[in-house]
Amino acid sequence: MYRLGVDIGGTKVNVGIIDANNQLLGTRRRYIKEIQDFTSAVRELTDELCGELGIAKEEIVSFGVGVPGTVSADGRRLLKAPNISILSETIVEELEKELSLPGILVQDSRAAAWGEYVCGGGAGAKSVVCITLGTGIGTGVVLDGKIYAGSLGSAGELGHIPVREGGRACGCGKKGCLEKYCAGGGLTITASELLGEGKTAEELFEAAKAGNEEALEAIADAVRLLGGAVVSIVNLLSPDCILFSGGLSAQEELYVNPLIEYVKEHCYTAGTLPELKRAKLLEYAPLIGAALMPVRARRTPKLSASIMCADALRLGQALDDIKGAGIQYVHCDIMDNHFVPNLMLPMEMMNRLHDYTDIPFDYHIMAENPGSIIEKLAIKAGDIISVHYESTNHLQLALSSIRDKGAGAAVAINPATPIAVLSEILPEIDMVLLMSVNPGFAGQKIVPSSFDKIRRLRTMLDEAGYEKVLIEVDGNCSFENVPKMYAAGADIFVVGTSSVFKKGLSIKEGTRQLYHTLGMETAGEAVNGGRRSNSDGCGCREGSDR
Ligand code: S6P
Ligand code: MG
Repeated sequence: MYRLGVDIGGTKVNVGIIDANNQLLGTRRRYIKEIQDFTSAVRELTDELCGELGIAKEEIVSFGVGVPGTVSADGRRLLKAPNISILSETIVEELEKELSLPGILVQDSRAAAWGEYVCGGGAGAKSVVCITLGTGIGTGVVLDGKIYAGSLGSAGELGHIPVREGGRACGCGKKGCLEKYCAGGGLTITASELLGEGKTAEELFEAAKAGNEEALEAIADAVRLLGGAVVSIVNLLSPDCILFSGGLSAQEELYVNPLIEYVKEHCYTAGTLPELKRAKLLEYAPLIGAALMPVRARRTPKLSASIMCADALRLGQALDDIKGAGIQYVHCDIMDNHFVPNLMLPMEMMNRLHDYTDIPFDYHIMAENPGSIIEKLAIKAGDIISVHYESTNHLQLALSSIRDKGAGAAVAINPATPIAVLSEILPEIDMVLLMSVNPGFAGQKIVPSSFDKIRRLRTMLDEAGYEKVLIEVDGNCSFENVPKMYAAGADIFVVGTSSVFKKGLSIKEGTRQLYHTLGMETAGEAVNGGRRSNSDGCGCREGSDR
């Protein structure tokens, strides 16, 4: 198992492959000015590297891209990268198609901090701040094992702390920013002011080493300014590890060591100081960190056609049309007029319909005493049965009777039911059915908090190690809502009067339009360009490893 890392710098693109022990096996690079098409350049570099290392491309499971820019919170979109024009906002999607792999985008300083946290100088620490001292200053923060981006997305802009009122103009549009005095670019300005036009930061250090008093004082001043900012980090976040990376971090004697001393002397301490040292992965940190970012497998979205929304006089025809349109499930609502104020299809009728077609059935039981319903359902391979959490005191019993019948076991929850109620039964389920309307009727408006609830549920499942548990959404799965639900992390969409059974549309046309909103030409086509994730399909007993 290998992972691919892509590090995009101001002038070049570096591609590297990491093995299962987090070892960087090799890298290939290309100058940006030589690149016509970015996605094919990354594919070519990956192919070359695989050939060189004797790795089959199919053994690579995911990729991560580190960029010097602002990335959306979900790692899917590039919001701003002022210095690199060849990148589009949808670069991850394009690369996913080109490489047939799931991927993620991450700001390069955060990628560097993540790499150092997982397998570099910060390995073993709980919270790591990695400060890259290059032309500017990039800072990545990992707090309690998670990259911290901040609510506004711009956590870690240490280089843009104002330190000189009305001082040197900065690329951010402000004046007097820290990096204009303490990073490579800033010290180059200092060098030209002190030593003459065209002098560099490196020459400033050489002059200081040779005993030039002004150069020594200028560097000591930069250390004090940067030291003050690092003390603020320590006092604010109390991390157990602070790392220094980037070209300037190689200046140990005159820069990094005095900086560490300054911080130790000035920071607030309750007894224990953070570990302060040079980073370990150095220039490969962003590439390694990007490769090691957790990537959620892109799942193939599936549709479940709600049979209660079909023409009751033509149910057989509806089943034929559902199959012909390439819909994966038939959603069968069972209601008892107690748990929900409506009555819907009896089990005998469901079984008759089920006999007629070979499409798996997705039963949604909205009734008290679900056990007596489950026992009457005729089950075939691939079927799913959902029981409402709110409908029974014996949920675990109902779920185990579903599993005994060989169907996928699912729990349905109403809009007002918190996802936390699922925590105890996660090992027992293959799917969660999230009601995005109050159950009982078709044709309702979505409860707006549903999108966030899907997102929170996906995170809860993934973090608890239940990545394979699917999320189905039921209620107002419209052309507008389905792409948002999919982006939030849902897998299966119950389609009714809002889309596939919309008045004036045929089932086939409604389905085509819905797949189109998901960027798919045909049913079942994987969104990431062909590779099916291993979580594909509902994990009914067959093939399930839980
Ligand atoms: C309603 C039921 C649903 C509906 C479906 C209708 O409680 O569980 O399965 O059939 O939600 O979809 P739409 O598009 O009319 O909201
Ligand atoms: Mg339903």
